[in-house]
Amino acid sequence: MGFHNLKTNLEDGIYSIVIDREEKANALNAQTMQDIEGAFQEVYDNPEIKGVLITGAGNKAFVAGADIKEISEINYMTGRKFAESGQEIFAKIENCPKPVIAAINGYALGGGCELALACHIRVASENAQIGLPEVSLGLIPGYGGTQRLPQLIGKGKAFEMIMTGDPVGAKEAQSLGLVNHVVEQAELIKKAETILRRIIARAPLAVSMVIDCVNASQTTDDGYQTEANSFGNCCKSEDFVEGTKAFLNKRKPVFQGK
Ligand code: CO8
Repeated sequence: MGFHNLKTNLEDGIYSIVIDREEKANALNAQTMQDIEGAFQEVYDNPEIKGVLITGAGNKAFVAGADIKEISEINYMTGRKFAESGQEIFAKIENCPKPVIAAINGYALGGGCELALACHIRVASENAQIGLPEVSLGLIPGYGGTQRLPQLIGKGKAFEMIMTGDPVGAKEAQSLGLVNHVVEQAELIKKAETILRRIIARAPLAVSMVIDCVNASQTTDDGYQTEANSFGNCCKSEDFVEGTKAFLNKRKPVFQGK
């Protein structure tokens, strides 16, 4: 199956998905989100696929977020809908009955961090920078970050990361439990594959039930709806217009709080 902004490959049961928009730091535009959904449909449908490894093209970024140029044009209604549909796609990753590992090879910001959070396991290279900088754009995370980050690292540190918008480096991410392992960039894919191979050697039905059970321990359906509604509300603020304009014009934003 061919995709516009993904490279995929299936070898020995491991399906590798590479987000491939290197010139835009692998930012998630609508096409890329559609591709990711299609790729995961393939994961669900193809019995040859035993596990998934997802990474970004190049050695600078995993994914630097949702495409800011595209989202600068959304409003309350479309913003909420975009958030809901992205949440649905990432839920498909989280609930995938086969193990999914993110190999974070650089910036994992905003929607990129949220993509990694939706995967079952995260491994990072030493240059990784992971964060949710949406408040710098007059926004909040909209693809599940406000739910999955506190689940993973606890409320206090999640509040700090989401409210400051500051990313953490790979070592700090590891100490927070945000990533399981940190390795040199040249070793990243090998490390992720080694873990995935150990998992896919186990009983597939049992592994899929582990995924169901661990996910069931963290259900927060209302939280996701609150996130999508609040994301939509941000999209009708003047701060959002200013924040995204400032990024696209490569200047610092001046927020008014309205
Ligand atoms: N969207 C669009 N373009 C991007 C993005 C992005 N998120 N990130 C980088 N790019 C582009 C840059 O504009 C630049 O393009 P060009 O060469 O045409 O000017 C190119 O990628 C390379 O980037 P830089 O020149 O900025 O490279 P640097 O090494 O200087 O910096 C960074 C790399 C630190 C990653 C920097 O690009 C950056 O800060 N990017 C933005 C990060 C960010 O704010 N991400 C959050 C986005 S909002 C979000 O993810 C919301 C998710 C929820 C959405 C819910 C519904 C829509």
